[in-house]
Amino acid sequence: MSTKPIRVWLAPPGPNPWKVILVLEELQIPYEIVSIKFEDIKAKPFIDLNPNGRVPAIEDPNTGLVLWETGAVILYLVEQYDVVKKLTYGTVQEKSHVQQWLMFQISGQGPYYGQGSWFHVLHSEKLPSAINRYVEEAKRICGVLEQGLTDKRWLVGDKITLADLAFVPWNDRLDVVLMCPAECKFNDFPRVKAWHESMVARPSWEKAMENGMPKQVSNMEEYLAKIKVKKNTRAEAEGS
Ligand SMILES: N[C@@H](CCC(=O)N[C@@H](CS)C(=O)NCC(=O)O)C(=O)O
Repeated sequence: MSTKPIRVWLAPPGPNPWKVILVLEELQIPYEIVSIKFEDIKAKPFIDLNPNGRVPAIEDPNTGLVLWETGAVILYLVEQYDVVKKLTYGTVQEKSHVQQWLMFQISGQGPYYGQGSWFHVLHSEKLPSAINRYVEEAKRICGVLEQGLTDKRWLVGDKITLADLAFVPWNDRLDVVLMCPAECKFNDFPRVKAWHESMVARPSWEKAMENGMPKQVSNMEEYLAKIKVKKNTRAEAEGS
């Protein structure tokens, strides 16, 4: 029986949904995107799927499951569709390590980088102490990853897993959090740099950018340039 496409709700260009697209692409699971505007995230119909009003959420017509929270979603996709265990392991020890790194991504990297971007880009006041806290936390998290990649190409065992993929979207935005040029973001973390670059070179990342970005935008640089133009145009129109 053929697999019906999984519906992925996202709001470009938020990075969390890209984690789900990466896993869907790596496992070659058919999917379709429902793209909503950021201002509609806390409104119906989306909150009927996810009362937390955050993207992504998925609807799987093959099983009837509605699911939100990226960690739960990618674990589900692997459990349900990754029969050959391409992105995980069958052994308890290795599977637990995959889960450990995934939890670290969800509770560490995601929130700290997210708050860093918030205080740096979106918050109405510039609060140096808050900005500094998240810059330092982001560096600390990269340090943990650098350590975790000692003598290893992947976080767990000898192959890429869902744990490695989960870190890609936010690491791609590390320069925004650290407020540095994109080419310098991994300067103190050579193993993280090599690991990240090997993953963004995969076709799955290209697809995540193609499907998870606003139309006519294919990468973060283009998106930031577009936002900047928009901001400047608005400022000019408002005479500031
Ligand atoms: N822990 C959630 C985080 C999801 C999340 O924060 N998504 C962002 C977009 S990348 C969002 O929906 N933000 C909307 C908001 O903060 O109101 C997950 O892993 O799914």
